[in-house]
Amino acid sequence: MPKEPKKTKAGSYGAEQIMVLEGLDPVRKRPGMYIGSTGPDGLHHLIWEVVDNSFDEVMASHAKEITVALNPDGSITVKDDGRGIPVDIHKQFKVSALELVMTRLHAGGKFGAADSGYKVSGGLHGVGVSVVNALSEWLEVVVERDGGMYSQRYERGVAKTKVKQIGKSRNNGTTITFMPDTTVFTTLDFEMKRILEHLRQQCYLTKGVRLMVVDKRTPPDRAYGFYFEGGIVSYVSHLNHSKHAKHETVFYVEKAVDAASVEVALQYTEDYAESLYAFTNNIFNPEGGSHVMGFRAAITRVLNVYARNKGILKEKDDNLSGDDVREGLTVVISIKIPEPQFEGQTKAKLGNPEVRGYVETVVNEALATYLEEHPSDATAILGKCILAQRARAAARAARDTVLRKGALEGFTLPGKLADCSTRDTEVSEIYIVEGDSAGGSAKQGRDREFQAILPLRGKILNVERARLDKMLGNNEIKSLVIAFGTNIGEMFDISKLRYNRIIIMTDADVDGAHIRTLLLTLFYRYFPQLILEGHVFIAQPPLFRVAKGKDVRYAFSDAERDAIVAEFLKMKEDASKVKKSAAKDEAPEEEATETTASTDESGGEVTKVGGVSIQRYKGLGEMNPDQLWETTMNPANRVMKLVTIDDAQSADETFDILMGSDVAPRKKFIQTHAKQANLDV
Ligand code: 0RA
Repeated sequence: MPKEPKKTKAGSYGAEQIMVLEGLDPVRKRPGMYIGSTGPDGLHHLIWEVVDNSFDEVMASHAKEITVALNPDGSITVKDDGRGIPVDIHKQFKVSALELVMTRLHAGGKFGAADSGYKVSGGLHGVGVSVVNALSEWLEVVVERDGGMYSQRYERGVAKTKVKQIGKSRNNGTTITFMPDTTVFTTLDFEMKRILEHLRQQCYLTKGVRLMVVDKRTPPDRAYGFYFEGGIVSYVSHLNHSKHAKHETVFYVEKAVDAASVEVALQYTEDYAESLYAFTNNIFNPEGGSHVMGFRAAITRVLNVYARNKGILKEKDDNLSGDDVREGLTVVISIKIPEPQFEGQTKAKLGNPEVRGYVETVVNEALATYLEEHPSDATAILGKCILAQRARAAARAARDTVLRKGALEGFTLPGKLADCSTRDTEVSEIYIVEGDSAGGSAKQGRDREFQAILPLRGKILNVERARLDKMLGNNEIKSLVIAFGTNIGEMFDISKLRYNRIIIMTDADVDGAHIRTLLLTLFYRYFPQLILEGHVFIAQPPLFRVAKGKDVRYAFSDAERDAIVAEFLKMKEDASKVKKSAAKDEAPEEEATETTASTDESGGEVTKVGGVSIQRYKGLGEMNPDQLWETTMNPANRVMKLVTIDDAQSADETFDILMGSDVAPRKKFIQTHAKQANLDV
């Protein structure tokens, strides 16, 4: 039974308010339950968990600055200037509150206690910093509070020292340094790009926070700072920076309703697609939920009322539809509520029904005022919506013929699709392959019982800048939609999906990366459900074939290639040693140890190092059908990457910059990311 300490009188926060539930054994037994995984996602989650607590201090107006450092020894330091974790002795447990917070699951004043000073906090979703402690080889915390500086050290969640005063301090704050436990995580590689992306987003959501990230792993140190005075207004501007805005002033509202706070920022662009980012307590909700429903209802209503009042819509005109007011809209919705309930596959859809009304009311009122106060912005926005309405009506006829009158329906599967034999959609798979030559290898290499191959010729359309009717005029896209069987747009029906797995298989070069990006963007925009329900994968073909005689291995990275080559060379050395000791007087065979490069029959580049041949695959076409099957398509051997909505979304953002209509940001992006550009998914 969880023990609950006695309630204290109202007033200052004391150790007594901390509820103690249980120790950390469950965390070490089943880390995945607490941080999702023990791979890269889980590893990075450790940082998010600690930083969330610091953000809570900022949101409660107790802190202004956060610093995250990646240290040379592989540990991470997170420092904030908040109140500092309380260090006083807990009356019931006779240990420091700090030790309870760090060594007990759910210990802390943030869970449900209305009088704890944490009415609304991002950390509500967090599992607590004790989880990070449990999964760290060691962790050291320094608290500055009440004039003193205190510290404690733990190993794998167990206190190794008492809470000691180590000095005096006139500041307040918490500094946590932790070393992730090698025996728990499959990788200890922190990725700067991922850290910066996540923290940048969190900073947009927490107006006024100053956050520094310092990479001290290899000299010289590199520091990155985020400070967004405008909060989500800055976020909207950032999202639109490579697009053309339709109007100048970003709409913004922030309002408290009951125990909730609602914040919305939006701006229209000349694009066709909508970019909507919804958050609850700073958690991204890719599937939307009640806040998004409230927002959509409000914006549709307000724009229609305004258009009628100003005579922009005449009596005979139809109302603007939800789709009409979404075209080209960039919007960030951020709400904070005490007890969020999430639903859906990824637990990323907000459930709380009361929130719909909160958001609807706030946006109704504030957007109507904005339109009155910013008449030129209002004219531009309504102009865009009316245009969308007309274009949509005109397109409808064209689309109807494509969508409804058969072209997409049913029996006319594309000629280039090599379908599988089975009709069991639980096991069937479709490989989307770049080009006819790779398509040929894949067709010959596949297991035709359950694997279908669809080769794409040439580039698919940039869906970002085309309406549905134009998209469906594109043969590659039409083939995809027909092959999937799901239809698209309003007619989309996931129950008609003809394959359980949709696997994107492209070359490991820039063109391949581009096609992959285009496909991910298409999926993200038009088939998000396929991603959310885990149907979309990226094949991982090997980059190298390393062979010594009949012993053939495949490598998926440079490091793996080097390891295999080293192993082969060592084996050879060992073999020749054995030979030498068996027949001492026999002269050892002469072996060529110099490196030679040549080109093999299929055009691939082959390098030879001391009898080991290394073939670099530049394209799938260079692999013969057997090799492709063995390495990339055989379910027994292959490794595939499951596409998450985050992957698809960031593909889309990268894509925006690469393909956007502005040349300047595009140039900048390509220059700064030239090295990664070909590997980014
Ligand atoms: C429990 C209670 C209080 C603050 C914190 C924890 C706290 C935790 C972390 C983790 C990183 N930085 C942090 N800052 C604060 C409330 C303290 C009070 O009322 O004085």
